[in-house]
Amino acid sequence: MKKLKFILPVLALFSAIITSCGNDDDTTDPNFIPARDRAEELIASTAEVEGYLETHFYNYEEFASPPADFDFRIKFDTIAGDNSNKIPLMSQVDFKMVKDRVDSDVEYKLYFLKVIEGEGDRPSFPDIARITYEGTYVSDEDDSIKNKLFDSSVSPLRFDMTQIVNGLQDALIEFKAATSFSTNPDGTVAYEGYGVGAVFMQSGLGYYVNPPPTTTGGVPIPVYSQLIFSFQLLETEVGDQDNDGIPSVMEDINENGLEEDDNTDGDTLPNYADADDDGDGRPTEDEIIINEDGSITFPDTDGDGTPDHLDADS
Ligand SMILES: [Ca+2]
Ligand SMILES: [Ca+2]
Ligand SMILES: [Ca+2]
Ligand SMILES: [Ca+2]
Repeated sequence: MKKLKFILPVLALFSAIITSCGNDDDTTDPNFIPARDRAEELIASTAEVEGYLETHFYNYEEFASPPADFDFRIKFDTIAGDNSNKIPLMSQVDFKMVKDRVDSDVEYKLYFLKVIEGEGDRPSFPDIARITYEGTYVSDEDDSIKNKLFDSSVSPLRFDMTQIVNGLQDALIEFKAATSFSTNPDGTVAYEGYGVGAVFMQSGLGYYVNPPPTTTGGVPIPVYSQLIFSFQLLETEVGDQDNDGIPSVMEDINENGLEEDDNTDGDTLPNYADADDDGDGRPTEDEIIINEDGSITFPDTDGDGTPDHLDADS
C-alpha cells in the first residue's frame, strides 16, 4: 500500500520549472554570442545524459521493500565504493523519441525512469498536474557542480503542463495520477496509487541558453545544462488554457502531441491559447455547441468541411 501524507497544497506562483521566454537572437547586443547549433548540442548533451545513467543508481531497494517511514521519493547516488555493485540507471530506464520545439529536424532520445506508473488518470500533454518534484542539473564543465539541486517542492504544487520545461511535460504523460486522496483532520492530504518517476533530459528540452533567474537560496543553472527531475504525479485536470470550451488536447490540430505549433489564424497565439481560433471576431466559444453530457458539437455552417470555429468566412 503506497500512501503518503502532504501538507495542504498551494498554488505554484514562482518556480524554476516554469520555462522562461528568453530571446536567443538578440543580435543588437554587442556581447551577443549565438546559441549553439541544436543538432550538434543534441549529440553532446545526449552523451552527458547517458554518462550519468551509466554511473548512477537510484534507491530501487527501498522501493522494492519500503521501510515503514519511506517517503516514496527517488534518490540518486554514484556507483562507487560500497555502492559499486548497484544496478545502473541505464539498465532500468525507458526512453522515447521527442521533437525539439525550436528545430523540428532535431529529435531527442528522452530517458525516463518509471518506478511506479500510477493507477489513476493519465494526463494529456496540455493538462494541469499537481506534483511534488526535485530538479537537479548535470554539468560536465565543472565537476564540483555536478548534479546540483536547483528547485524542489515536497508539498504538492499545481502546474500548467504547457508552462513547464518540455522534457518534464513529455515525461509526465507516461505516468498516472493518484486514484484517491483524502484530507486528514490535521489538514494534511493523503494520496493513494500515484505515479513516481524521473526524467533525464538534454538541455534542448530544458532551459538551453535561457535558464531561469536565480531564486532565493537556489543556485544559478549554467547554460546548456542537462536536467533531471524526479516527481510524484498526484492529480491531473483537463487543461483549457484559453477557456474557450475546447480542451487544449483537442486544439492540437495536427495531432503531433505539441500544443505550440497549431495556429489556424496565424496570429501570435497558438490555438490552445487563442479564444478566437480563426480570427473572425467571433469567439470560439460562440462557434461551438457544448452539449449537456459535456461533449462538443462543431457546426460547419457553410458545409466546406472546416468547422466554424476554424473557418474565418463562416
Ligand atoms: Ca481551449
Ligand atoms: Ca500540434
Ligand atoms: Ca482556442
Ligand atoms: Ca468562424
